[in-house]
Amino acid sequence: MKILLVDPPFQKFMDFKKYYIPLGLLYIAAELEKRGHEVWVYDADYHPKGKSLEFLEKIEHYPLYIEGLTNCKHKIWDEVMGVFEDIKPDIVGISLISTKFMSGMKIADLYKKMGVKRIICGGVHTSLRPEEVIRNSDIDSIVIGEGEYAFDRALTERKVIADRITNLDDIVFPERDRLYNLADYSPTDLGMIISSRGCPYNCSFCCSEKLWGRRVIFRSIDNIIEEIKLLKYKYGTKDFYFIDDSFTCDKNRTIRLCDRIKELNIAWSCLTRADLISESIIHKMKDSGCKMVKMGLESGSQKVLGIMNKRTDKEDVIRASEILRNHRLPWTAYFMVGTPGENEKDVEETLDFIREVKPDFISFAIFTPYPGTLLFDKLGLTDISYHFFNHHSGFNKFSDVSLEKIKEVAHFSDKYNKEARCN
Ligand code: B12
Ligand code: SF4
Repeated sequence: MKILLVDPPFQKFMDFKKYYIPLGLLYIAAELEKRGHEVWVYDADYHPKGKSLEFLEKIEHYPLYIEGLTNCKHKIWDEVMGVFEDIKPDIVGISLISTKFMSGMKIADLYKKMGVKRIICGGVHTSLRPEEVIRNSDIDSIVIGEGEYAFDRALTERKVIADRITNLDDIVFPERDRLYNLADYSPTDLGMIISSRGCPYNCSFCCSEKLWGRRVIFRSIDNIIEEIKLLKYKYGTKDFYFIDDSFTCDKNRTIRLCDRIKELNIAWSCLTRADLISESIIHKMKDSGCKMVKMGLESGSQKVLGIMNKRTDKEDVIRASEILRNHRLPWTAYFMVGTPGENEKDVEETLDFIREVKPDFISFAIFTPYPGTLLFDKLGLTDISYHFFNHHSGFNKFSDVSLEKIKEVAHFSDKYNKEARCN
């Protein structure tokens, strides 16, 4: 059967460059291909010529997304329909995260009108809000959980609940060759890898616990090294990015992995937490080619960190920043603004904290209580207006922090990063 798997557009409406490949869909594509299907993965959000938007621009460009959603003549929908015409799939699979829910439903509407036989939805949002997805008459079936083995079942069943995959080495490597417009991707774009699934923590703004039950399943080190070697050989990738929720959560494994990565002579970056950073681990990471560490610091106010159930304190961050600086390992810090319970004094504390710990780059998002999170449940949200419900959206308001203050933060952040680039 001919299957088209789609990652719906979101940032592209705002002319925002996206660097990430839809890894989940590429995993599914590899399994489906093994079973004899002809598969294409279309990342409708990929925009290599887009701009790297600054925080203020993100807020200001947000209405472009809302406009795009309601404008059937938008060039992005033309492109979406053009890909359908080109491939003429029998089955379409749509990946949904909450930010892309509206956009995904629009694709389902367009493709159903173009005559596709079956539309299957999966992804994080489908797993967390299955009823909200399946009640749409364009959707024929849904998969809750990981799609590699479950997609096939969704060809005949309406609602599939996937068993958790316990041996990740058993699944085929994500098939990047199945990307529609593969030629547009750089070797670095293709170097995104996930070496584990799940996270042992339960921050109140994150849905990881609901998705994975705080159980982390790791791939074997041999299996990860094999994928890196394959990407190096096949696409010439020299720069890799581990997108694990918390890459260094098992210290011994990280050290063993670094020892093996070192032999490959590559550069790499990862996501981690401040409390998982130590002298020994950073020494190993740097020595094996790590060139950037990204951390969700979220806030510089201990009170807000408590609300977030972050389980790190400012002292952890100060200590981690010193270790990173001593090892000359650049780092990026992610923050949020507008968390319930946060006020403008807390925001000022965050900005002071940034000046104190001096990350190399910073990134801010506007707090959004995504489904599946403790804060979503606490706020008791029922009827969500997904058009406005978004980490770019200045329409979000869940705290005493005003939009003016958020824009002030945006100015600070953009100026900070500009100065960082000049230094
Ligand atoms: C890499 C990543 C990103 C990348 C890009 C991801 C991409 N491909 O576009 C970047 C940095 C851009 C990003 C940004 C954001 N992200 Co993000 N991201 C991730 C991360 C860490 C990994 C995604 C991944 O590849 N996972 C690995 C694969 C194997 O899993 P998967 O994608 O879920 O796919 C599996 C299943 O879901 C299912 N499946 C998926 N699609 C389909 C489709 C069909 C038809 C079927 C049957 C099955 C199926 O099968 C797949 C294989 O098992 C996840 C966390 C995580 N560990 O998953 C968060 C996550 C997806 N992100 C999240 C969020 C909130 C965001 C942001 C809003 C964060 C922010 N505040 O800025 C933005 C929004 C970006 C946007 N464009 O809308 C949330 C989503 C929450 C939600 N309710 O939707 C997650 C789950 C993190 C979390 N725990 O809270 N993200
Ligand atoms: S925010 Fe990061 S550390 Fe916290 S639960 Fe989510 S993935 Fe884990």
